[in-house]
Amino acid sequence: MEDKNKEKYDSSSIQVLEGLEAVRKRPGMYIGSTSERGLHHLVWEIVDNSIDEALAGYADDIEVEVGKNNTITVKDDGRGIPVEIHPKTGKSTVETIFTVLHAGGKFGGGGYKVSGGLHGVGASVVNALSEWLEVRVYKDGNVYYQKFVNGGHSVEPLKIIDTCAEDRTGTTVTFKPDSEIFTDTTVFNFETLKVRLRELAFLNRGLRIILTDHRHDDEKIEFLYNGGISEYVKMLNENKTPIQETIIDVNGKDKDIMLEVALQYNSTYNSCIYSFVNNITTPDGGTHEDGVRRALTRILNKYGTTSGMLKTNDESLTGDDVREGLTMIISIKHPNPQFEGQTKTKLGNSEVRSIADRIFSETFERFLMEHPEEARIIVDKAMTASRARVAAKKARELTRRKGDLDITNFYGKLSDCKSKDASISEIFLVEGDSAGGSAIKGRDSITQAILPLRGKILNVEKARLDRALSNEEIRTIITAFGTGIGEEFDLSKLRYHKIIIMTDADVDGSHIRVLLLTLFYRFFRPIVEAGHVYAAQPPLFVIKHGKTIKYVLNEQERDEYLASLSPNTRYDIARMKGLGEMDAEELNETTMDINKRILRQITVEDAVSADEIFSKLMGEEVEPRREFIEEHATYVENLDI
Ligand code: TTJ
Repeated sequence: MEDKNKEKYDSSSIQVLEGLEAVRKRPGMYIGSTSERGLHHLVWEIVDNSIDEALAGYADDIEVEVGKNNTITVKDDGRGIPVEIHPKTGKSTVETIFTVLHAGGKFGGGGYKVSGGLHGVGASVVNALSEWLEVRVYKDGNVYYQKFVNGGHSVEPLKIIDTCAEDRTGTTVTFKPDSEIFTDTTVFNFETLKVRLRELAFLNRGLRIILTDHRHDDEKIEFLYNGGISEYVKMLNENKTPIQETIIDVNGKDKDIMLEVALQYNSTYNSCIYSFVNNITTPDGGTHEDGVRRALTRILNKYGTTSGMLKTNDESLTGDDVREGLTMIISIKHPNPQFEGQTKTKLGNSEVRSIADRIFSETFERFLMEHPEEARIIVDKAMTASRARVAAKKARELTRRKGDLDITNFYGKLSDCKSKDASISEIFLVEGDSAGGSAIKGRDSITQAILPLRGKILNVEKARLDRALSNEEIRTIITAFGTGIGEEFDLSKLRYHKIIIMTDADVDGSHIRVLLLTLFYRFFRPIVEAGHVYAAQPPLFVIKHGKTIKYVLNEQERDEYLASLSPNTRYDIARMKGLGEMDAEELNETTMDINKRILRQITVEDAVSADEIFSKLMGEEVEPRREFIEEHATYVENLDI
C-alpha cells in the first residue's frame, strides 16, 4: 500500500518537474525579467496569495521578513492552504499549488483574485526559481510542512511536523531565490519592498502589513490604514499645500465591481493620478480612470454653471483645467478584469466606464453641494487654469500671426540690436519710458536690444496672468524672444541669450520683476532653466568725492566705501531715485557696460518663489494683497540685491 502510493507520487512528480523546468529555461516569460525587478516579483507573487485571503475576509495580518541571507518569509493568519489530496494530481493541494503551473487561482475559494499582466502566475513559478522553499500550514492544531529544493523538487510529501494551538490558522512560506537564475543580484531592496507593501496597505483598508529586515538591526515597519486610499492621498499631499480641507472619499459598488476614489486639490499646477485594479497599478489608465475623469469634468462644469461662477461667456472647463493641482487615487476591485495594451497595464472592460462615472459623480456632486466653500475653491482653481490656457492659446496665435499691424507696433517699441547672433545678443526689459530712452542712448547697439516697459500698463497689482498675456508689452516680449510659446515653444529660436530685467529696486520694480519671472516660469520655463534670464543691478547710492563719482549697490558697500575715505574728505551721498534719474552715460557705466556691470543670473528657484508670490498677489481682495506685499517687501527686494 505504502509502496504503491510512493510510485504514483513519483510518476506524477516527473510531469510536474517538466513544467517547472520550462519556467527555469525562460524565467522572463513568467516574471518579466531576472533583474532586481524580477527578483522582487517573487515576493509579490507570494504576498498576493495572502492578500487574496485578506480580501476574501479571512486574514487580517500579513508579515514579510527579509532574512539575514536574503531569504523571504511571508506569513498570514488566513485559513491556511488546503492540505487534503487534490483529486486531479493525487497530491496535497499544498504541493499542487507549489508544483503545478497556473494552479494558483483554481484552488481559491472565489472572490477577487490579484491577477493580471505578469501577476498571478503563482507560487509554482516562485518555487521553480528558488534554491529552496519551505511551506508551513497551521490548522486543526497541526503544523503541516513541506520543503522543495533546486527549483521545485519536493524532498518528501506534505507531513505533520508539530502541533499548534487548536484555533491557530495560517500559511507561512520561506524561500531563497536561486542565484543561478538571478545573476544580477539576489539582494532584496528594503525601500522597494517598503513602498509596495505600504501601497498594498493603503489599497486594502484595515489590512495590517508588517515588514521586518533581519539584515539591518531587525528594522520593523508596520502599515495599517483604516482610512485606506484617502490616507494615501494625504501622504502624497504631505509636502504640498492642500487648498481644501477635506480629502474627498468615494466608495460604491455595482454588482461585483467595487470602486473607491480619494482626492484632494493642492496649490501646484500638476496632477497626480494613480489608478489600480485589484491592487495592480494601471499606469496607462483604462475604463475605470476614464469614467472618473469624465465625471469630474462634467460635475465641476455643472456646479460652476448652477452656482453662477461660470458665466455664459466663459469657456467650459476642460479635463486639463479640472486636473490642475489634483491628487487622486482610483481603485477598483473587479472579478474578471481584462487588461489591454502592449504591457497589459490598461483596463479594458467597457462596462466599467459608466459604472465608475455614475458612482463617482453621485458622491462628488453631493460633496460639492454640502461643502460650498470648498466647491468654490476647486471651481475657482479650475477657472484660473482655464483662463491661463485660453490666454496661452491667444498668445500662441498672436506670435504665429505675422500681421502687419502687430509688426509695425512691434518695431515701434523694440529697439533691436544689429547682431543676428543670439549668443552675443542681449535684450534689456527696462522699466519705464524714461529709463528706456536713456538705455537706448547708452547701449551698445550691435549687441544690446532695448524694450521699454510702461510701468503703468504693467501694474501687476491687479493683473492676473491671463490678462497680463493680453497686455501689449508682454505680447511684444513674446514676439521679441522668437521662441513661440506653449506646445510650439522652441528654445533654439531664442533671439537673445541674455534676457536682462532692468527695474528699480523699489516696490513697483519688484512687482514688475515678479510678473516677468512668473511669466517666464509658466510659459518659457526652459529659458529660465537654461540660465538665459538675468536681473540687472542698478546702484542704490551715488557718492561724489571731489571729482570722483562712485556708484554703490547697497548700504554695506556704501559704508565700506565711506570708511575707506579719510573723515574730513567725505561730503556728498545721494540715494538714487531710480533708473529714470540716470542719464545715458550713467546707465551705461553702472548697469549696462559688459565690462563694468554686475548681473545676477535668475535661477529656477527664484522663478518658483516669484510664482508663489504672484499666486498670492492674484487674490481679489485688496487688503490681504497689500499686507502681503508689505510683509514681503524685504524678501522681494532680496530677489536681486
Ligand atoms: C483557499 O480556499 C480554501 C481555504 O484556504 C484558502 C487559501 O488557500 N488561503 C491561503 C493561501 N491563505 N494564504 C495562502 C497562501 C499564503 C502564502 C504565503 C503563500 C501561498 C502560496 C498561499
